[in-house]
Amino acid sequence: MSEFVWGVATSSYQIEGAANEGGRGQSIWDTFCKVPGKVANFDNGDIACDHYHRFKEDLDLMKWMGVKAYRFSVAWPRVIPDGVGRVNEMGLDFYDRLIDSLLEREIAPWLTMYHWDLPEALQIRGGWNNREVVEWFGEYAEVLTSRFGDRVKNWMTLNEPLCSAWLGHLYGDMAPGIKDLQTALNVSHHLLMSHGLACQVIRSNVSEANVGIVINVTPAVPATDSQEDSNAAQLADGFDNRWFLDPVFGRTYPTDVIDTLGASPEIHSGDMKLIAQDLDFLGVNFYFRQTVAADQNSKPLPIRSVNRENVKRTAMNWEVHPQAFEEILLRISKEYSPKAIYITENGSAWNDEVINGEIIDDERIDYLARHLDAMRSAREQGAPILGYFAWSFLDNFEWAYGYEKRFGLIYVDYKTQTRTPKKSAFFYRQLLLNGTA
Ligand code: IFM
Repeated sequence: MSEFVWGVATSSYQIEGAANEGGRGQSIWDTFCKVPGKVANFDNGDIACDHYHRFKEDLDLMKWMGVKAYRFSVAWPRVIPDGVGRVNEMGLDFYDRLIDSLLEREIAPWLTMYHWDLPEALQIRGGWNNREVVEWFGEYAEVLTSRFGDRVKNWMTLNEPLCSAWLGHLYGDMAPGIKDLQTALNVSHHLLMSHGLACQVIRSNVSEANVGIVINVTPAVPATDSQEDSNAAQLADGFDNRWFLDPVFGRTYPTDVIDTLGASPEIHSGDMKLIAQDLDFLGVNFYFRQTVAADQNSKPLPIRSVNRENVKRTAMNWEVHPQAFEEILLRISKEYSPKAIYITENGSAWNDEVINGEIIDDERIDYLARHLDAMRSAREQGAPILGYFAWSFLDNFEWAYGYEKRFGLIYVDYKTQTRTPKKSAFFYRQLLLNGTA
């Protein structure tokens, strides 16, 4: 069996910067950040961690840390500025340099095709709500696989379709900021279809490809012992987890959710088959568990999140619950039988402070250690977990929270762009030096 993969993860819009350089087109996040009140402190990704210019320094830090794999995403608007049509050579060159520099350092590139930065030019044409997006994404997948497929073997189609669909098109508090149930449902369906088509493109263009999708899972537990709250937790699970897992693994969208919503995506014949591709792995992102209560006044589902008291919470106000991580990994293994699971993201934000040049982030270390224990336990019980990617390598742009929330193992001083490994980076490094899963 091949070695357990230890890595770190980032995404393009959150770290690259150089938003107006190298021929990059605009993305939905460039637009969203300009809307007053949407992003904390009016932050944006124009400069971010300036990774576009500093990637070699960043890769040297990864090498120092001992990671064997780097999960990054390609910015669609950097490669195809208008989303379709003209390809931007300068954009492809950037990722060529990144990939080659990774390989020189013996770090395997793990490429995510889409991590939330849709070209704005496509949003103007309806974005993920326009069924044509499936073809657009297929064209983009062709460009990426034919250029990088000789060196990149690990491919992820989408990151967290839930965030693109529900946060971006139902709740509207993230880009592109739409609040409409039917739009959100169609968006989720088109995202998953795009995943399906991209899998086919990867398989036909990349020899020995390792292909997967990344889904964020959030276990839901009822606030009380009542039957109503138990049903609410079941619905939350359906909407947040099963909605994306079920179709990818060959099932229909969960009927309990559809019946309660009284709405469904517009599904054409053949769509579900396209979504249900044979996958080499499932990428699992895990951060927290949610507590849910019944609430007949809530829409579109009669449920609401409850703040459980006396529990440890991160700076995101997310409950720390490693046992829920272990349980959902076992459940996914049992109910969906993925061939392999990679933990493609796991991590936590805390109010890091630099004191005498050091960042003593013991809470992050504790979170990391306990989640790694949970992962190991799930693995020992048979979950086919083959790798772990810490989120995140660097502090970065945390979407509508701007730069206030820090998830990195490496601290970024955004004024000077100085990188300082936090105590957690030393912890992770030591773990990787020991080399055991
Ligand atoms: O920063 C995000 C990332 O882009 C997707 N997964 C969750 C992270 C923390 O919120």
